[in-house]
Amino acid sequence: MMATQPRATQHEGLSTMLEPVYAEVLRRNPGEPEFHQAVCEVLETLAPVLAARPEFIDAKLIERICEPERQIIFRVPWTDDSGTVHINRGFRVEFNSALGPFKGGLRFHPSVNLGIVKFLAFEQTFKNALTGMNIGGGKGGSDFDPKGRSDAEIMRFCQSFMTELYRHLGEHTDVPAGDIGVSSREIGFLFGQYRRITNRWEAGVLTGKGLDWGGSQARTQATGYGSVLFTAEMLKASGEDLHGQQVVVSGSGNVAIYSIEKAQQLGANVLTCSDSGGYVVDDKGIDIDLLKQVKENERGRVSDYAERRGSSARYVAGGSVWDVPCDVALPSATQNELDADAASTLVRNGVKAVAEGANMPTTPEGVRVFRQAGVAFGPGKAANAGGVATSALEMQQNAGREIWSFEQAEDRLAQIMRAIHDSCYRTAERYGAPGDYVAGANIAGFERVAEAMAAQGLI
Ligand code: NDP
Ligand code: 2IT
Repeated sequence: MMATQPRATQHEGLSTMLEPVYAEVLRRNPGEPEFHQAVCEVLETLAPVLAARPEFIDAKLIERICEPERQIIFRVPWTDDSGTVHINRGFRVEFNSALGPFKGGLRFHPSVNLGIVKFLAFEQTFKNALTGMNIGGGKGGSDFDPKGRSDAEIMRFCQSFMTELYRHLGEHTDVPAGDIGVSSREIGFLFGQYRRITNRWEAGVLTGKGLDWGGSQARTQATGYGSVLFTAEMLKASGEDLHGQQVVVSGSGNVAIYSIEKAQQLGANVLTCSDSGGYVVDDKGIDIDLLKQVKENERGRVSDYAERRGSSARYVAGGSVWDVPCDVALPSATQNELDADAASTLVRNGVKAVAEGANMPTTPEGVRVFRQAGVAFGPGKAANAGGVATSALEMQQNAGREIWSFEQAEDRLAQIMRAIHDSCYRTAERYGAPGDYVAGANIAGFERVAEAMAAQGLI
């Protein structure tokens, strides 16, 4: 499964008032198609809220919200196990701190560049607002490729990365977590280096920590579990549930694995998982224990899963996981992995609900296909907000020096996902777009950030 190359974003849905704002974003951020796409998708839905709140226009709230507060780019030198020197580039985009300290993950992947980090930080701002918690939006990462690297190489890279980044962090300033290529192993190395440089055991400076040293129960599970809980809420709104539904999941990382686990717990049959090499269809349903063994313990590929699983599973090299007929689709790998053709195939095959476990996995044209076909579509900033919400719960536990049980953390996650769903649902209705979770999420997130920015003056 390959991510589709981003194209220049069409913007037939932009109101005349917002055209010049978007034109300025394009002018100021050349060569950053993912950022353009993310901005365009939000601006397209904001006309009704601006009509109701003209003071936001006078305060240039939209222009301010599209400009990051701060962007940090730095050199990350490290040596591999043979002593060869490598230079990578590190990024942290601190997008908006009106609602709380900058909060958002770190991505280690060769495709990372400033535009990708900026799109993720922009999305994160609205997502974090939707959680109702006090977290601002940020994102970071590096074009470092962790694939095939030893633990010692990963450690040296993380130490070098943190040696620059630490000066920009702090529990009240900026609090990173994981994303693609960054899991608890990397968070451990990053935390160790932060502690060593600052001489502070400052738990609240990173989330996704190990359970013995300040991590929260259920953070590992939270994004995937949350995305399935959001899907269940969308289905409930149309009188259905997940029981007996055929589910197709893309990806086989943190988000995909725990989406599969929660969907199975709720009685669904999960048929697929994938990686950048191809996908697996398992007629008996994915064996979650085997998948965890291959991916989490052995850092293997989904082709290894298919080989070990026996006759029920087959591996399809390349190809599109979206060709597999299903009731529910959960894109949980990366941006722009589900385009208009894939969306049309899913619609033809009778898909009822799509929830984005990944950030912006559906292209704008794909989203249009789902909306026109009346498919319940949960955008990433709502559907995958359970991860960052549980990060905020981790910060809360760290601040109070508390340790919650798994059940406590999972209960809170479930409440938060219900509240996010209801807020998107009600906001969409309030602005005359019932059932449109894209509009609901964008407007509800925007309103909260904009109110806070307006109240805090021109900063
Ligand atoms: P992981 O690194 O654990 O897994 C990523 C998965 O996506 C792998 O299966 C990987 O395959 C696949 N993938 C990554 N990049 C590409 C690409 N360019 N083309 C095709 N496949 C790709 O990451 P996560 O599960 O944490 O993240 C998945 C998505 O969820 C991302 O969009 C992330 O931003 C989003 N997200 C993550 C959260 C979290 O808490 N971790 C929270 C909210 C959203 P391969 O191994 O072959 O590269
Ligand atoms: O995209 C995301 O929301 C994340 N990668 C999680 C961010 C966080 O701070 O937990």
